[in-house]
Amino acid sequence: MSRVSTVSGGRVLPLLSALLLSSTCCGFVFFSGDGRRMTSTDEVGVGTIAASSSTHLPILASSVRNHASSTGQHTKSTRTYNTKADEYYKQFNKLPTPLIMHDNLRKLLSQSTKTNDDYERTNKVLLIGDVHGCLDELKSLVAKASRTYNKGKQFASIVLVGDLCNKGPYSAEVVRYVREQPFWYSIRGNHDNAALEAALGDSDRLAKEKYAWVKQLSDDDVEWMAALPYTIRVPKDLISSDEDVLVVHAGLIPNVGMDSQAINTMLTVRNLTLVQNSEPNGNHTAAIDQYEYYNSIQTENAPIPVAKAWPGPELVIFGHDAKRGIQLEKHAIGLDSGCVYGNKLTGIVFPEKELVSVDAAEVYCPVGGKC
Ligand SMILES: [Mn+2]
Repeated sequence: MSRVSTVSGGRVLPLLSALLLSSTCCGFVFFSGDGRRMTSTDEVGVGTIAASSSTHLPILASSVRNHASSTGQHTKSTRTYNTKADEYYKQFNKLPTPLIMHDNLRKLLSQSTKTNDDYERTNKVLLIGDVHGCLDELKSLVAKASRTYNKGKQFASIVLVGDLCNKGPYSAEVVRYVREQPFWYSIRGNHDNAALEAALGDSDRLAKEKYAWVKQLSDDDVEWMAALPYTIRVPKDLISSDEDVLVVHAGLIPNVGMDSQAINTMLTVRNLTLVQNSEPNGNHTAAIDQYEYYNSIQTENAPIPVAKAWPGPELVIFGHDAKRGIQLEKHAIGLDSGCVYGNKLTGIVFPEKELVSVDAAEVYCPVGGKC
């Protein structure tokens, strides 16, 4: 890819205006206007994605998240490479930014056109860790959680912490399956981001065998991935909880507003470092810890797991850290129990806050393996 990315308001606004006028569909898009190419990293890459929402101009209303099944029509596996995301990638050689960075489960459910007539749901919510293409285990986990905690009924909603794909056996199938289930939603993980980039034409990634599966994605799959938000908030009253739940793939920097959280942090952070502990200034102001993304190359201070640093008030549910596995901190719970590495797929049921897991059927990807 040799195209140089130079996005400026002057170039983008006409495009956006045209899209706004011409499109009645496709709710993602459009960009980080800081002129840097947005890429994603397979693992803990630092600083390759650096954009805050202040650089985005969200425009179109989202209808992609109204799943295909809501119309009774299932996806055709066609790929025209002419979706809005494709057009954006061709023009700017970088990923479009989703219209909605931070979504809300109440809003998502209210927008669903699916009705309860189709099957009986309870008011419980199931959140699920990193699936990485493990479709069989995903189905088994949902069935087990339903049996154990929900009298065999459907959950009001299921939300996944991202990394639906890569490494495992059924990446495209998991993307499609999650997309087509009514009342299921996902946020975006670093692997979803990377796979989307491959699907849009990133030649570096497409040269790798491990991204061959992206050719199975349809236009609808790609549009859905391009619309995945970085966080989904679950309001506390939806789950009879004392605190909102905030679902994010990797983590958040404490004491930084949601609109100021860097994309790279939300997708890849595992450790933070304390850079300042502000002293109370005499008027009873509480000290506020300030953290930065811990970069082992640049930082000599001690790494602090992002889950330990998070002070609330929301309960953060995240994945991305299979090496640490399940993490149970006061205000953060990590769900990546390494299914694709042959361990377990784990979810958490609300309002009980009970963990539920199933064993991986096999080791799909050895730790450290090229998959
Ligand atoms: Mn991840």
